Amino acid sequence: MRIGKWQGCATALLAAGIVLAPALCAAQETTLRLVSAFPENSYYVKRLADWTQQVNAEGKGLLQIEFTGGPNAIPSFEVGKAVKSGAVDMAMSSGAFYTNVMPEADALKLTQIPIAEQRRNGAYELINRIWNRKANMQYLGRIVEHMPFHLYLTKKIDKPDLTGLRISVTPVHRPFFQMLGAAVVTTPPAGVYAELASGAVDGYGWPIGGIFDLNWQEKTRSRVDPGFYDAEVSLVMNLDAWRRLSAPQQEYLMKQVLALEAKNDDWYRYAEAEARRQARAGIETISFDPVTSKQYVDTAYRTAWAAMFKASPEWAPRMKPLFTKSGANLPVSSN
Ligand code: 173
Repeated sequence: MRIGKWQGCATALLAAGIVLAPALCAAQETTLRLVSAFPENSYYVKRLADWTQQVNAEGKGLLQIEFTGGPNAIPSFEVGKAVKSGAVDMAMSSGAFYTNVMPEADALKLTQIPIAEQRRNGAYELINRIWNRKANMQYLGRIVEHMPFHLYLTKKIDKPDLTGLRISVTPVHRPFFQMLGAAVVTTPPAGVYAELASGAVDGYGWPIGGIFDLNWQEKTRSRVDPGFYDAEVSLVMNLDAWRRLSAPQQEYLMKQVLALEAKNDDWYRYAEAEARRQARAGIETISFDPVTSKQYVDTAYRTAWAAMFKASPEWAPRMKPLFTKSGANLPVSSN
């Protein structure tokens, strides 16, 4: 965090014999350093760049955001630690990338209600309680949702049995694909293309959108439908940096985060467009019969929640009822 005008203001006030400089210099401008855990050329980063431009244009004299890079600056799986320690002020990341800070980070993929509703039903408050305590982070807002994950393959399968296949994953997909029999390799996005190109893996998990950003379509033959979970990308902030902001700066930042969140319905259209683009690129869809499809999705949720209950017996039981659609036919216990 860089404080801009404060020092000049304080010096002037001190010279005038006024010692209550911080209170009187409330109009200071602060610059927050922001990194992305997703590659620089991804659509997520392009959208983030448009947003920071707007934040900076409207926030002159109050708050500025300086984008300092993607995984080339800080590797995807190190971003959470950098936010926790304050090495950076803010990050755009998926919780899946910072399970090395706390296992609960990966639970946000399991939300079945939109972020707007999470803000009303207590989920957002709970997330912040956990994120504050365990990761020294303020969870600002969710900027990607309404995008299911899928299994993509370099070959075809006719049933949800991945025995003998090696699949590249982040923690998002690990328990589910293992349950289906796969051998999994945990890899950040920047490493997946090389694994596909060398034949080291037979597939990967990713949301419906985004595979073209890193040219994975070149190596992808099929996509398994239906999708499961909900892709989660959020803005998180170092808690100390958050607390150092003045009330007007916090309000301004949250106003901008909420404005970005309010555009999340765009992801429905993006997801549809990306599915069409995949079809045009020759990626075949693999579907199972209705009973098998339902079992596939149920297994995805069941295995992920079971892993979460095991990793976080303290918080998983509190997250699940707030993240899960009321009336959804999901087990309430861990298995
Ligand atoms: O493995 C993934 O698909 C993953 O970690 C992710 C999470 C959110 C958005 C995109 C990818």
